Amino acid sequence: MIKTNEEIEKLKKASKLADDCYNYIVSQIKIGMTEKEVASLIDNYFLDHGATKVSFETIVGSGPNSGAIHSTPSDRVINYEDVVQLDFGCVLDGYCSDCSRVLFMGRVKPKYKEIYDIVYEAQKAGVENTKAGMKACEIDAISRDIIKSHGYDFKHAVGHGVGIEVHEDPTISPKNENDIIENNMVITIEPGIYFEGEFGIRIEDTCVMINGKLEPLNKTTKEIVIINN
Ligand SMILES: [Mn+2]
Repeated sequence: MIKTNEEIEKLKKASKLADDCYNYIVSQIKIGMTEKEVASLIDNYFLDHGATKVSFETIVGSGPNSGAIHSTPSDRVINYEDVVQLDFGCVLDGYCSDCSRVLFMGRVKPKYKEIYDIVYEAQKAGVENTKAGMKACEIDAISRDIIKSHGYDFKHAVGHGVGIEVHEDPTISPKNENDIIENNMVITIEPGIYFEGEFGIRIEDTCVMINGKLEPLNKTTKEIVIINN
């Protein structure tokens, strides 16, 4: 679970490519595109910029499809006022990236903003309050307790290790009382809130534990992004 400095450098580069891909998508995504078209833009960007493959099947979930934790890109056309959930990553030089961001098409409905703000608060607290020496279950609780305090919860772990595989130990879940997070471990923090058949929001960074603190390898904004392309 502990990475060498050389491995961390490779993970940083894979995350940087995911950030670049995200910025490209922000510039390209338009109302009228299908989820599959956006997923192809993501996958091709990675392959055209040195990645050997995507690290998992790219998720582009628009409108009600964002309400599933893991949706498969479909022929659904992206509409005005849609939430678009992106979850994407690549394999670069043998190491994986994994990042989730949400885009809002044209306008943010008040309900979406309310939920986004809760998930953002939970994700940010998860990154800022995780310290070396904590148990995985304690880290899970930081984000989850904030979401619970607003009356919601979610059915997946807050995070997982990332390295040669996109999902590695430790799992950052309520059940994992054994694994302690130490310096040079790389984990994701990815809380979400989902309303099945309506919409969902998840925000995820891959982060490295350095000098006792979690530092996100993904640097793109987690503020609300409204697309007006
Ligand atoms: Mn993940």
